[in-house]
Amino acid sequence: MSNILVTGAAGFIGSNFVRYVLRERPDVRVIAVDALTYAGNLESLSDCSGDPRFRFVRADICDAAAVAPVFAEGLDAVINFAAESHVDRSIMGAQEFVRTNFVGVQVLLDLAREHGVGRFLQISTDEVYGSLGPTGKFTEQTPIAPSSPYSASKAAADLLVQAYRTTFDLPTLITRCSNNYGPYQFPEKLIPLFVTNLLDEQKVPLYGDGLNVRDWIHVQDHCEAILVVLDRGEPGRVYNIGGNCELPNIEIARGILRQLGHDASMIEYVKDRPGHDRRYAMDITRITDDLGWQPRIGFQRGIAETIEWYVANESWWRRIKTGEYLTYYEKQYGAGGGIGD
Ligand code: NAD
Ligand code: TDX
Repeated sequence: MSNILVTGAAGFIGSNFVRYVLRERPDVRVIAVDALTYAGNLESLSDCSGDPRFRFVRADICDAAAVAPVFAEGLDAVINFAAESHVDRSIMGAQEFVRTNFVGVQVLLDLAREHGVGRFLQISTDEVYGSLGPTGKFTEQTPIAPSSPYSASKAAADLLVQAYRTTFDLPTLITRCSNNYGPYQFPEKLIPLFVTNLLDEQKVPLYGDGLNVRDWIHVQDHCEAILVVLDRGEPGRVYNIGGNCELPNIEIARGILRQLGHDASMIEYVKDRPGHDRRYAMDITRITDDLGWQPRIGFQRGIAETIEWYVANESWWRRIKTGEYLTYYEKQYGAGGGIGD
């Protein structure tokens, strides 16, 4: 049995990854750590709670004393998903972003050193590279040039991770992925916000001219890529991950409107996001050539299934929109406990 720590496990990608790794790897035990901020939802892991190889610990990654006992159990790998992840919130206030996304990573890196963790995988983002013009793609050699407080905090963490590799020979890896979509995404992000608004017969707010381009990847493909990098990635390296699927936001909006039986009158053009990156596109040659990974889920199928998931799982997002999900942990486990404790 190997022990892996997954931080930020109650978030969108973390919860999908935990489910995926428990299914794919019968020899892996997962310790899921999450502070349960507004973005953390234990209901996203409710189907894992009965698995004897799964345990949940509520802890803040910035709190070394709270996280240290998990490291003391002996960890083969740490995968750090924990972050403040929403660009718009980072524009409203950067403090939590610097705290979790930078200081939290320093705390985890020090614990990883102290306890001799086998692999440390930092989940980063394409946004650290900044914005592209109409042509070209980000490679791992593209200089870091973040635009938002969110992406700056993620870029700073990447530099720290690489410094721990250089200075202490820590076996670190960094993945930088493009925009994810799929089940369990918090309905503040473009796709679930638009889908759930339309299901409630509300308009969808499109920023600026709607022509900003993102490279979309299904979360399942991202999870597969993470496991490939964890297994076979070369320590010290950065791996870009992307969906080879560039689309302007207006196209995403139109596709969702079509599937849900609405027309363009439901689009409301709103004031643009300050510092809004125009275009992201990932060159994934390294992970494809060196590790043999490539995305498998085409966007047409992936988005159709994702929209169906939100239609079928209304109770999951409805409880978020009403705020009820925030009381789930205490109701189920009391103030101090956790699943599997
Ligand atoms: P999310 O906001 O859905 O989840 C983040 C999770 O981290 C939440 O469960 C939250 O409770 C937890 N968390 C926040 N602060 C914490 C702290 N101090 N201690 C412990 N837990 C804490 O985000 P996501 O979309 O799942 O993103 C996960 C990671 O992937 C992030 O690091 C993000 O930067 C990166 N990423 C996301 C995308 C995307 O499209 N969503 C793309 C590329 C990279
Ligand atoms: O209401 C909206 N209207 C709109 O037009 C929202 C929420 C977004 N947008 C636009 C802004 C972006 O161009 O849609 C695009 C996608 O926006 P988000 O869903 O907020 O994602 P983005 O800012 O691209 O960042 C995401 O991908 C990279 C994740 O939130 C990050 O955590 C990840 O690192």
